[in-house]
Parts: sequence; structure tokens; C-alpha cells
Amino acid sequence: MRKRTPEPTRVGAEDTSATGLMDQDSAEDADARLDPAEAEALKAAQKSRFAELDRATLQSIYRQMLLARRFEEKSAEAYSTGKIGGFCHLYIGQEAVAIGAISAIGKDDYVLTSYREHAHAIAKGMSPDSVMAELYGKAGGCSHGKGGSMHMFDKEVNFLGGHAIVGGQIPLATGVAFATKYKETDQVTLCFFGEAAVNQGAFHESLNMAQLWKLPCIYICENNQYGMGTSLERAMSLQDISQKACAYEIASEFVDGMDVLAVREATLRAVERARKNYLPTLLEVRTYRFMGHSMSDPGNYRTRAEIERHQERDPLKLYSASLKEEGVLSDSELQKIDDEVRAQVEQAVRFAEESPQPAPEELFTDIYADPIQANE
Ligand SMILES: Cc1ncc(C[n+]2csc(CCOP(=O)(O)OP(=O)(O)O)c2C)c(N)n1
Ligand SMILES: [Mg+2]
Repeated sequence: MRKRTPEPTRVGAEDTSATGLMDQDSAEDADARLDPAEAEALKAAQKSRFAELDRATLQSIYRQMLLARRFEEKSAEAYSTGKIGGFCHLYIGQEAVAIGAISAIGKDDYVLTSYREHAHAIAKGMSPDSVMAELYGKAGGCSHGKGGSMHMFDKEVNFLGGHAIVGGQIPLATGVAFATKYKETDQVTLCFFGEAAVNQGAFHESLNMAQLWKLPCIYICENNQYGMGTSLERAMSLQDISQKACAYEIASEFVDGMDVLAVREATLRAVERARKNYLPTLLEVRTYRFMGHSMSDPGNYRTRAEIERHQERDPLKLYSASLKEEGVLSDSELQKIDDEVRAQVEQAVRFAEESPQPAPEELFTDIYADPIQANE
């Protein structure tokens, strides 16, 4: 097979130095400090993206992002009243990443991600009803109420989790991509993970194998700049994550994760590389989570002002403003979508509330060990 030279490209808002390394001071909130010229350039880039897409696609992307946002706002409410228990990691602020990337693949393609996965699961085609019921720990949930927030899974839509071990999904996704190549299908695998997972050995071993064996896997690092309460610059020596692809000769891009169409475009390029030539890609998508690491995070490691600066570039606000500006959707059309999405989420809550608790016998189903034999 021909050897290729990687050409890491940079798109998006980041200010990179000649070495590609960010300076320590600007690392904290580079996205939030766009100068006016940069903001104009971003706007122009987004305008040209609009021109290439039809109204139905633009509208569906908005609906998906809003559904993810409203679904999680409701989940937070249900969590605070004790209806949802256990761990619960919300994705609010990061919606452009999952929705933009998943809009670039088809039903047959695979998605694997971490425990912050409600939006990915719904975007891949899982019903909000089954995701909400799983959050409630009810029998109608996709994992029959036994997985909870971190373990969404649905093989009907090729959504293979929901993984609680940081970086655990990276070798699994690499294996899925190996299987699809072995079977000579044209399916691609999207593997999402946080930036803290990049410090795991599993990330490096997987990227090495993916390029060596030419696997159709797209590694999407959702760099929200924190792993629990630890900021990226306190944990990682080379903070320009897309550069890590060079060590394995993998193509890479840096993407503005607050711009849903930029994420979609970068993923489309990676999908083409994967489908046509069985080549992997690493995308570093810079984003920010507006909520705590999980519902029990007191958030002492960052200031309200920092969060508010990032909220100025809320991906939903940016996208809806562009939809209006470009004449794709009017205020009343945007409102109508919001009403419909809220009704859909209310329905999911009703479904979860009415769904029964798992039966006690469920303790013995879907497990690897046979409890009867084990007791003999
Ligand atoms: C192997 C492993 N080590 C530690 C943990 C505890 N832990 C859970 S989430 C997390 C931070 C992960 O951050 P990141 O990968 O950036 O994802 P994010 O939560 O920001 O989406 C850690 C250390 C774990 N679940 N698995
Ligand atoms: Mg993170």
C-alpha cells in the first residue's frame, strides 16, 4: 500500500503559533477571545457553508441540536428532583460536535463514545423515549434500566455505547473499524472521546494500529478543556491535540466545535478518506461544557465569568442567528421547532414515568457469567 504524508489542516478559531503550540496564557479560553477580524472571517466561512446546504438539512441539524439541549435540560430537572439517580454527565454546550459529526454519516455507520452520550445516542437515531427511560432506570430504557446515563446502547442503529472507562471506547472503535474493513463493507466508525482520554495509552495504541492497518475510523476528540476539574494545561504537555496525529502519520484537523457546520464539513472530509481509501483521521474539536463535569460537580475549578464568556459562543445561539440572517428560518419558524421539540421531550418524560421498574429477574439477564452454574 502507498505511504501517505499527513497534511494536518487547521480550520476554526484557534490562534496557533508557528510551532503549533498554544501559549499557556491563551490556552484557557482562546475561543472566547476572538478579535473582530477573526469573528468576521468565521462568519464569512459559515456563510459559504450555508450556501452549499439545502433548507431541509439545515433545519434538521437545528432541530437535532435543540432536541439534545431540551432533552438534557429536562434530564437535569428530573435529576434534581431525584427521579434520575446515579452518575449523569450533561453535554450542554457541546451539541455542535455530536450533531455536526453524526449528520455527516449514514444509518449503517457506527458511533461509539464516552459516558457523556445522550446527544450522540439520539442523533444516531435512538428514540428519546428509550434514552429517557434508561436515565430513569426503567424497563423501557434501551438497556432495560440496568445501565443508566452512561450506558446507552442500540445495535439497531449501530450506536455501540456509552462507555464509562475513560478512553475505553477507543480500542473498541478501532476493532469495529477493523471488522468493517475485514468484511469489505464501506461503513465508517466515529469514535468520540474527551481530551483527557488522549493521555491514555489506549489512544496511542489505537491510532498507531489504525494507520498501520488503514482502518476506516474517525477519532473525534471533544476538547472541552477539562477532565473533571483538571484543566488541559495542567495535565497535558503537548496541548495541540491534532498534532499528536503526526506521531502516527494520521491526517488531522483542528475544528471550531461551536460551529456545527464546520464540524460537519471536517467530518465529511474524514468520511470520504475513510470510505474511499480506508484511512483514519483525528479531529480535534474545540468546545466547552457549560454544566459541571457531572450533576454532582460543585465546579470550584473555574469562574462563572469564564463560563459566561464561552456562552457568548453558545453553538445553538450562533447557529440560530445564522439561520435567521441567511433567511433559512424566521423567528416564528424557530419558535415552532422549539415547541415541537419541547413536546417531544415531554413525551419522553411521560414514557419514562409510566415505564415499569425492571423486574427482579432482570438481575440475571444480559450478563456474561451464568449465575446458576456459578453457584453449582
Ligand atoms: C480509566 C479511568 N480513569 C479515571 C476515570 C474517572 N474519570 C471519569 S471522567 C474523567 C475525566 C475525563 O475527561 P475527558 O476525557 O476530557 O471527558 P469529558 O468528561 O470532559 O467529556 C475521569 C478522570 C475513569 N472513568 N476511567
Ligand atoms: Mg474534557
